Amino acid sequence: MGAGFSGLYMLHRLRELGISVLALEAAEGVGGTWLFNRYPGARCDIESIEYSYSFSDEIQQEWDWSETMPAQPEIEAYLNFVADRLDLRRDIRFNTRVTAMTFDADDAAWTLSTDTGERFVASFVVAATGILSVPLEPDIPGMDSFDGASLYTSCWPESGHPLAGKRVGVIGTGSTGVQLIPVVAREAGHLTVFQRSAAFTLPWDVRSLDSAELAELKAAYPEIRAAQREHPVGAARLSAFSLLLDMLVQPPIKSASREDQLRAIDERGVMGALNWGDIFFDIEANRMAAALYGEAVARIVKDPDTAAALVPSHPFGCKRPIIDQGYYETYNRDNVTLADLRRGPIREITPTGIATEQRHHDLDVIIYATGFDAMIGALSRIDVKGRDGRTLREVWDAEGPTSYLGLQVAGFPNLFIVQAPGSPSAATNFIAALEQHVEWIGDTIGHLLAGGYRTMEATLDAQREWIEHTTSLVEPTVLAHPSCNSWYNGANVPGKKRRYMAYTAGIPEYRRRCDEIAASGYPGFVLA
Ligand code: N01
Repeated sequence: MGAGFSGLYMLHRLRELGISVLALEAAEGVGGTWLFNRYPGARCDIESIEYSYSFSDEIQQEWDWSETMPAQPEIEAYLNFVADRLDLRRDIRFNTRVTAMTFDADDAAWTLSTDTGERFVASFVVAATGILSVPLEPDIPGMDSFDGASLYTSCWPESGHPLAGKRVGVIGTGSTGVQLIPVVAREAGHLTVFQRSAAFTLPWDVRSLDSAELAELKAAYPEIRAAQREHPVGAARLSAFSLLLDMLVQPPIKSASREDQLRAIDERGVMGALNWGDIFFDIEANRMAAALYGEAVARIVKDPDTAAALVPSHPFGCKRPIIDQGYYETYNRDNVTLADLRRGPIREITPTGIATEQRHHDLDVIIYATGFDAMIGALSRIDVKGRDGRTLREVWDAEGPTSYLGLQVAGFPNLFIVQAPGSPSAATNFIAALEQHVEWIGDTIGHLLAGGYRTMEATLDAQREWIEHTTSLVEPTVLAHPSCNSWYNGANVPGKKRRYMAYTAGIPEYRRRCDEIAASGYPGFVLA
């Protein structure tokens, strides 16, 4: 299921292993999340040279990246190139959404139903349905009453939407909002940003790659990929993640003098404010860094009230680090207003705009950049019935987002999930993480078929132990602090059980564990 980054490689890998495979894709084309999130400014925060498949040297040599960090159109084009290059489309059914799937224990097979009215039977199903593929629509009174245009970043119209001269409101200041806001500000007549939580965001230059540099990079692919493979986050070059890792080896802010702290922001601005070794483990240190961050923001943003409102109140590190191009400078523009929802939340959306507790904002366009039901959203929306007729949604509602190894859920034999809760996924370069998953799943299915096994299923005990382990990894960090609310722990979705959903010991350690499990006969799984 799915023809995004994961599904395309899974299809190719299974084909290479000589296994009969068909991909079902809800959209009209390949790309998954990178197809739908076409909003202005959409861009990856990992370098293109690393945010790309490593499994084929032909593909990495033939494809030319034009920028250090790729923008959405280029990633979409890349995935189309890969689909054509590997002739994948002939085994993909587009415009076909899986709505339900049921496991039949006697036949040891899944029957999948689709919105096209078809049924498919498969011995094994791989869910490559994405970790950030289900948009979270906010539940704000009056949303349907708005007479202007309501746009969602996660399903942006392919032909775009004219914003020139319009009064635009953006709700949401996560990675998406922070990317979108500077771009929209340049086009809109007036932009009002409705901010509930301020973001920690670090400035970053994205530049073109000229042909000489690209040739050099391509020649260095063996070393680049080898370094990536050994790196905990699967990206050894500079990225949003490497900034976090670099901090861990810096001196503590708690023993830094005021002069040291000021020097840090003199030299590196907001980046310097957060560059301390203790802020990931000590909430007090984290708050000191946030205060220093506020001082650095105030040096960029001219209006003191706006600058103060842009200082986050959650711990740094508990949300994904964001990198931006000119985010804070945007608030110095005459046509940009920040509506700080901490001072007065949104009361309702009216036919003519947004009413907060403080005032009414007249708008022509409202853009929702309000995030995703991450990790479990896609499979929770499919009626996935396992061995006992229980659905995955029921399991996750009752037990929280759980799985064994981030690959399988007990009670759901022969269903493999690329990047389930408890996988490195969101805490790493997603592409490096998914390649490992796809390869392990492919090899495992090959092993089952060769050995004449009909089913493979995670045990409840192994699943419990795995989740205890993944949870224990974040316990000593600010990620476990009660003020740390993010999509990583489900806090952004009302009613979702709170649990940090990524495995944080890094991809190499994760790979070692997965390989060891495969080599020793798959303990924690029952092969029958
Ligand atoms: O989503 P988010 P995102 N009223 O959940 C606000 C990846 N990504 O799409 O924090 C008002 O981070 C919400 O406020 P709060 C990346 O992994 C990567 O931005 O809940 N506000 C928050 O500000 C990223 O982490 C890239 O208080 C409301 C925002 O909406 C992940 O996707 C680019 C609200 C949602 O932020 C998700 O990022 C883009 C309401 N009712 C995305 N409901 C790159 O590679 C929600 N909000 C660079």
